[in-house]
Amino acid sequence: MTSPSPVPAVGAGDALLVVDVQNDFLPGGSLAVPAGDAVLPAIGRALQRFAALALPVFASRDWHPADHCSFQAQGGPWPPHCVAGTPGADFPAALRLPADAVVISKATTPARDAYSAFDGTDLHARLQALGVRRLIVCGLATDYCVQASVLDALALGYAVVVLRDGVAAVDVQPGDGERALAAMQQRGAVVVAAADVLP
Ligand code: VGL
Ligand code: ZN
Repeated sequence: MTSPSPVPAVGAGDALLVVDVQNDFLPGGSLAVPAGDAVLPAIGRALQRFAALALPVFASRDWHPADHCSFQAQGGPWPPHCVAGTPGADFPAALRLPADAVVISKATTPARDAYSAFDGTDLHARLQALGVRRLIVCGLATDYCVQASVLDALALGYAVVVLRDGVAAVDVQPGDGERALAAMQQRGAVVVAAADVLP
């Protein structure tokens, strides 16, 4: 006999947050996350389930101006990536985001970076308006925007489930992704395989 799932299955009060699954963070992109495309099957499974249950889906995107402060030419840590309106900033076709997904653009002004999908956006207000109490989180990258979004969500009072097979890390230092998951768990996030919460 299998043990019962420790996490309630997806249902009313849940929203899916797909963090920054954009071409520049996928293999071939300007800031590719190693094995970034390995997240697509788990995210596809989540999108299917949320559509079947008519539950809300949010997709955040890095949406930088061409002279963004996080780019190396401006003294930042990163190569240019996710410049607003360029193909690298697009969601990949393979993501198959539903037409009614709510897109949350972040870090849209030159002088400020924002890793969290809550930082400088109306995500919290939109979730509150829908009565969302729990977020199912997936996307890129585990050690940057996923971690920042999850920690903000927990601080705002949401329950958070992170899909282990739906996230992938940059791992600038080996182990960054695992340490990020541990930090999220320590603050109250539950990390599970997609199949455990999306039967
Ligand atoms: C991200 C690095 C720079 C992310 C965004 O989405 O995780 N990482 N900008
Ligand atoms: Zn960025």
